[in-house]
Amino acid sequence: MNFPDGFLWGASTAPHQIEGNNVNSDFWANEGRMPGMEFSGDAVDSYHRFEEDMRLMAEAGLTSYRFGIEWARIEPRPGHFSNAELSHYRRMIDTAWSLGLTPVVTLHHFTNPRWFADEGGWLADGAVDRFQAFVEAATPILEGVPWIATMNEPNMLAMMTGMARLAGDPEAQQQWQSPTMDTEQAQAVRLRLPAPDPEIGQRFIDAHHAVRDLLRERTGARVGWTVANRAYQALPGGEAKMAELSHVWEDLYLEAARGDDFIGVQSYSTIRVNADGPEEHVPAPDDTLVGTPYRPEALGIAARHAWEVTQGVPILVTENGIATADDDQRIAYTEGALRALADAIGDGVDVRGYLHWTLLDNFEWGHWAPTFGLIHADRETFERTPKPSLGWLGQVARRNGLA
Ligand code: IFM
Repeated sequence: MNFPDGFLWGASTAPHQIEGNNVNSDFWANEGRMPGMEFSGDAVDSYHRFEEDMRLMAEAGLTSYRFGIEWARIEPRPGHFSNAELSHYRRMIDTAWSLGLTPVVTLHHFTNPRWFADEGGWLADGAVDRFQAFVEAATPILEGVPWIATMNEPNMLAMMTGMARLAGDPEAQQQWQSPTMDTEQAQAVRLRLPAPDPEIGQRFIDAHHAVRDLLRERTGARVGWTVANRAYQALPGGEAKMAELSHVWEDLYLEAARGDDFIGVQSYSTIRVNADGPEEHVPAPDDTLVGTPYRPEALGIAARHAWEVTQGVPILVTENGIATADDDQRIAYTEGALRALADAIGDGVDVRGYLHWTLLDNFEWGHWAPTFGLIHADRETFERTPKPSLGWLGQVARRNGLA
């Protein structure tokens, strides 16, 4: 089962989840304020160890690395841009190239500078201008980067920002729960999440469109954004409800990608929908560490849906993975996901690469327990220990296919 020539094989990360000491960010400022939430602290110190991390990927056989640049580091005060931090991220880009890894760079992955949050965050007047100013300041270091994602999962961010607005509590929006993250009352919580607020979603769409052309012109990159794909499956009688949910949770953001160069598909599990809404999941022994059902077929469903709604925008799988302590389960899941993806490609869906979530066990937005990584990182010594899944994915990459 082979993949198209030039297919990218890699892994994805986000700055706040791996770098450590992201002290000027709003997420850092709010850590520990929520019951049960852990601190990011040093994270896994990838800020200093990025070269080792990239080398492990390259030696395994991977060919691409998606990482983010951190706005809070680059612009610690409004209008003051740090040349040292910009140089740091340029070094990361250069290091990736020197190791044979194609860089895929994300400009915004959930976190904002503290001052931006204090100004009212994404709901403030001028928020889009602030983002555009940051992007303009960053473009010189992004020259030659072939793939740039402006924002990560704007649909989930719109949900969280809307939740905070409803609660009238600006800190509530820091209670980030990823689309895959479920706690003990997991399913109940997940089913109760308010839908993303379309008005806030429009703000993100405006931000994305505001920087798309300037990024293309100044860097030569293919520009897109990444969407948390929910991989809905209609149960008998659930078709209309599914269409309704799909529109507000993901299609608005996929439609906004129609003029883009690629769409980042991010998929983990599926959501089954009956006539009343999402079906409650009965816990099963193979559930993931975030309480979601084990459904590798999600990636194929997500890719087909994104292809259809964007009306044919090329796809880069920018996240797919599983929170598990059992690395055999990770390999089995990834193989299943890749088979479903290959089927979609066989049916004509244009997919350019697969970037696994994630390279390192990391800070899952307030929690350290859900391990999604291909590499274990000791949080005291920062020693890296690749898991068998890294070698396995590297073999798939070298073969450009599944055995
Ligand atoms: O860790 C997150 C990531 O930051 C965004 N997408 C989902 C991942 C797993 O929950």
